[in-house]
Amino acid sequence: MSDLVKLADPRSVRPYTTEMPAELHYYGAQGRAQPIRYTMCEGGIEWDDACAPFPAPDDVKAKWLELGKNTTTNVPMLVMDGRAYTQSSAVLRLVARKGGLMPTDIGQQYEVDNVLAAVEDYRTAAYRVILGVLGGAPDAAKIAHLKEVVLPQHFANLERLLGADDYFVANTLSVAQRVLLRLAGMRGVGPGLLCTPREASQLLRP
Ligand SMILES: N[C@@H](CCC(=O)N[C@@H](CS)C(=O)NCC(=O)O)C(=O)O
Repeated sequence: MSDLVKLADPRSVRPYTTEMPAELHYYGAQGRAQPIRYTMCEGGIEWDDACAPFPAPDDVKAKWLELGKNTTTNVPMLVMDGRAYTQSSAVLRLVARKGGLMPTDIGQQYEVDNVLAAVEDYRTAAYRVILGVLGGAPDAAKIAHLKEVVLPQHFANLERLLGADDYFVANTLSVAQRVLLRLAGMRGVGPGLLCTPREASQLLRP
């Protein structure tokens, strides 16, 4: 059977509808995309990963620019319901709202934002070290400092925010919890996740 005939078979062609799964453009990596993946998984939003090699080839970059329009960075980028969404922290909040993981009370929204910002602070500090590990040039002194000094400082904040509760905000599952999950999988500082985001979302449910 020729490719043409196969493509003409309606069972093999998915027509474009707004119910098509979303598409997440990124590398074959966790990075800034992973909290978005965890949140979509928890919120019941279906998506396909469109993973590019790193560094992205020119044609892929051109496609990202065409879709996302940013002259700076476009990925992680979520294409959903015919629209392209960029800037990972905005995308994260978008899927959290869509998936029912963002509280409606503005005080609780602040608490979510506060946790997300605290996690981002740690991520920024950790990435300075992790990028060296990923680039094949681990710095033992920096790794030790990260584990022994930086990590406990930042995690003390997160523990304070959690208090005696199981969940950060209103003792209910929210996007804040999914973002923390990302920390559990950070290479070089945590145990690393030995499963897919979908499985992790189930396994690491607090
Ligand atoms: N502020 C942006 C930063 C995005 C960013 O730096 N993306 C990195 C990967 S984590 C990249 O390689 N982007 C390449 C591109 O978008 O062309 C965000 O949070 O989405």
